[in-house]
Amino acid sequence: LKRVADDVRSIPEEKVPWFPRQIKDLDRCNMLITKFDPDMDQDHPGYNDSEYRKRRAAISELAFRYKQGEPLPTVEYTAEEISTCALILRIYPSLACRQFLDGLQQLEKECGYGDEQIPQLREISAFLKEKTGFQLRPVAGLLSARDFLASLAFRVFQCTQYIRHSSAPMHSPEPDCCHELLGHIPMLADKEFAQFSQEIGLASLGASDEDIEKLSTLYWFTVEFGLCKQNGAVKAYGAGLLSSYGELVYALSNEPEYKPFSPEETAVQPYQDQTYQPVYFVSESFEDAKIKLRKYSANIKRPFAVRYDPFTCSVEVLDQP
Ligand code: NLE
Ligand code: FE2
Repeated sequence: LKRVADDVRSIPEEKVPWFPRQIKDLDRCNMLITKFDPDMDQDHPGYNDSEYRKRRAAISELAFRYKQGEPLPTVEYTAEEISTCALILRIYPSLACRQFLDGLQQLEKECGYGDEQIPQLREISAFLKEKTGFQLRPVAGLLSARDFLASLAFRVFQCTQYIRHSSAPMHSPEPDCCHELLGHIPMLADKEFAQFSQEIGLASLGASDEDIEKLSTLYWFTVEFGLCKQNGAVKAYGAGLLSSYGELVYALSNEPEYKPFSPEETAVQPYQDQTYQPVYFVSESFEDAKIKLRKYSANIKRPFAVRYDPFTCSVEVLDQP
């Protein structure tokens, strides 16, 4: 591999979508998908609740104003928000994979996460930084797949800070802080999972729209809704399942269809983002899913290669040999 000049001029520009090269470029990775926004979506449980919408707008404002490197904003959670979050924390430990349970235990112990407290993003970010080098940045809602995946390349996780509406704690179609805390953060505290998340991110940089769609579908059926076998039983490792006690129980009942995880097939499976999934992909083990997905992402074709430089927190673009 040969280092090319700092700008990407040698890559035919119209063919390669813009992507962040330095961690501060993540300030530009802020394209929100508003289809589940409480101000736009009439089916959102908060649509008719003007207090809730005001609260959401105030918390969103913090994310909109945030610039990379600034201290993470603080939100003082209300008693209602804390109890909504606590309700979800009562997950069924027997349904989650071992790696998740380990991470959750550390998060509870080291950040004081529990029935009475929602830790601040600042504490969680410091916690992750120490475990795996991941850090958080606040985001105002559901991000475009391209921007979300690009952040992972820098070991940055775009994290929502608002809490779901108290009338619908069982399931939310959009991410919220309960989903991040109870789904993603425990997994990101695992070294191997963190490495694997960054690799997906690196594979997404400058990828075609078609590849981004496939990659985000794979992400959906693994990181968000994945199931795996562990000691002969099927367990959940997907964040979207672990933060939704409605869907978690459903996914592990005999109602939905199960298919064996295989990246080529999974990448083109239509998915459901309004309610529970009709189909879940089960891998032989959590490690197996990781290895297969990693292999798939590494094979995505681009006219260049990328390498992350942890000293400068930047992405180097290399000519393909
Ligand atoms: N359905 C999940 C939950 O209720 O926590 C959120 C999924 C976000 C992709
Ligand atoms: Fe998520």
